[in-house]
Amino acid sequence: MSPHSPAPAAYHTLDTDGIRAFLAGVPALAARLGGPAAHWRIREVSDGNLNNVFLIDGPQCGVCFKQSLPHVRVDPAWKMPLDRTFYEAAYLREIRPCVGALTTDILHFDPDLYVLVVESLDRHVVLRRGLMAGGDWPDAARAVGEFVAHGTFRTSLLAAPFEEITRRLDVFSGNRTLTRITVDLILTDPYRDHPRNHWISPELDSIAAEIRTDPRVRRRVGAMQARFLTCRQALLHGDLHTGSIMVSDDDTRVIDGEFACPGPIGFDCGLFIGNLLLHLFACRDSGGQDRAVRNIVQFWTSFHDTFLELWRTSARQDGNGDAYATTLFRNDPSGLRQAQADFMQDVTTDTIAFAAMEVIRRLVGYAHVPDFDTIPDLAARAGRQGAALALGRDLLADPGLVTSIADLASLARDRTG
Ligand code: SR1
Ligand code: MG
Repeated sequence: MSPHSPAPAAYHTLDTDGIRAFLAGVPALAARLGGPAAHWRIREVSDGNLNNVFLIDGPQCGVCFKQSLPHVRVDPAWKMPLDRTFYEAAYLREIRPCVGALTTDILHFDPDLYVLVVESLDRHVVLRRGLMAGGDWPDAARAVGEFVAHGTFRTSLLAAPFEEITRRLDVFSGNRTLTRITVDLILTDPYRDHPRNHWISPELDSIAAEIRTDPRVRRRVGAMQARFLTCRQALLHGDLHTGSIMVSDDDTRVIDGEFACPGPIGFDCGLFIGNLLLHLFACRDSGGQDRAVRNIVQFWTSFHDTFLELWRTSARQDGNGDAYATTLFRNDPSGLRQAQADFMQDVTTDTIAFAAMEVIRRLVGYAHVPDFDTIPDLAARAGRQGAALALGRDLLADPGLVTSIADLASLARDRTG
């Protein structure tokens, strides 16, 4: 299975009339929506940087329509191959059996138009926007932790023989277009002069320069670049920020898996925690800060405990993963416990570093987050962002500064002042 390359001649970007005709031409989708196509309500809800997204409501049901564009949606001059919806569809097919209803159901993929249709989540809100509005979803962070634990454990060599695992990871190694974006925007640009970088200037000029020139940061960033590109621990979501999560009162879904790639498990954990840290620094009320800290700890506890429970269950049932093979530890339960603790500590170390890099890139790189827009005063906003950047710098410069997620959350809380 691989995407077309280059773009198929049949590709064109669909407008609302085109979307209506497209959906009417797929019997299963037309039946799901119900009624005559002319009665369907079509709304554009594009919110991310890359794709067109529409919600379509029929008399019976709704669907969500997503189409790759031949460029970055928010920057038409930045040309880009179309294959990202192919990888998002492939990710959903792989991950849905592992995580169930913690993500969306895939309804249709069109390989010529790079159209992906998934179930509509129209009673949900984007977690980032909800948090910015002061909302609280007490179960969301736990659910995201379960999503990461199930998705990464089951696609790792702990769960199945290497033939099965590497066959899957090899498909996603082909997601070079979006992996290049990650390598550039998260792992490289903030640590060099680049025209894509921007920040509140002149207020943040000095901390941005410190991040670019500190030799300890440079060494750590180099090591994390290598870690991201060489540690094929599991199939990652690859862009697990708070804008990739939809929540309702009783439901949490992880969406937008177009950046899926093989990589270190701490990358997904780090991106999610990095975005919760950004939200924490953007919160000025202590209630919001408490909730942000609680979300960080709940996410990590849920991820950590679920991942270990999956591993223990697999070992008890003579699981057939080729790494930390059951046969190796059959008569050495304490050795297995120590190996598991070492493994989780490595994931923790990766998580802290990638969280720091996510905080930094969202404040001085290309793609900023809107969380700080809730602070109208520019000097106050710059002050909060400067504190977050200083934390990111310190975490990278000194790997011993914190070694647990609980300590990371409480250090961040202390530094919000
Ligand atoms: C050009 S894409 C910029 C960012 O948006 C996506 O959501 C990813 O986070 C990417 O880094
Ligand atoms: Mg996205």
